[in-house]
Amino acid sequence: MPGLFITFEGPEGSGKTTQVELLAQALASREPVMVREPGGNELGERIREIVLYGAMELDAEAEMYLFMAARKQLISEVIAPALSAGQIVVADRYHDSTLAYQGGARGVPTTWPSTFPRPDVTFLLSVPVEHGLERLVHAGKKPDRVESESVEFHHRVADAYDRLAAAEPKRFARLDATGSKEQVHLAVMERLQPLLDALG
Ligand code: T5A
Repeated sequence: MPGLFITFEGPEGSGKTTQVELLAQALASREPVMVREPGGNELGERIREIVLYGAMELDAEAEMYLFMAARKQLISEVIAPALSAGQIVVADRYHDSTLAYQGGARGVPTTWPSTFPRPDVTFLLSVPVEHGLERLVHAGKKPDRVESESVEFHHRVADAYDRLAAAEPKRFARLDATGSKEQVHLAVMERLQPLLDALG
């Protein structure tokens, strides 16, 4: 697809949302389309309430399908039309989150559906698991259902991300996210510059 599809991934508190916001400012003149998962449209926001804040017990595979259903709707409504129109799309989490959390950490068999566009570049923000969780405590964020999982669970997520990045070194840009917000942003822009130049 034309356009440029950029995704941000990483364990809890790795600074994805912070970097997405800094990137939105840096690319403002190009009017990028910004999305977050789960969410970004009506179905996604409703599913977000169920999977992250619902009180019910969720089967792990059912949870995976809920995340993926939200994603497919977002692809159809927002991501695919924007990319077809040559726009830049920036996603705060995408299908690699399902591969890492539901696949890697929960052990559900996962694949990449052929109807889900592959990102041109995926930034994997890498921080030690405990460091990321501490950032969320300091930020005063009330943990959701997935964030409330054990530290071992979050280590399995981080290990799964490492395996995904190793398997696709061309797509993944693995960044040390323990530096300052500005340092990480500079590294993001450095990696993106050739792609932005190619876009014109
Ligand atoms: N999930 C999601 C799945 O299990 N499967 C899926 O398929 C999908 C899509 C989403 C949850 O759902 C799960 C994963 C998640 O558990 P969410 O509420 O959308 O939850 O939150 P997350 O995406 O996990 O984002 P977080 O809020 O956990 O953290 P971020 O976005 O990584 O971090 P950010 O930018 O909010 O920063 C956190 C704190 O750190 C500070 C910030 O100021 C903030 O206070 N910070 C830094 N401090 C120092 N140095 C830096 N470089 C910093 N960068 C940020």
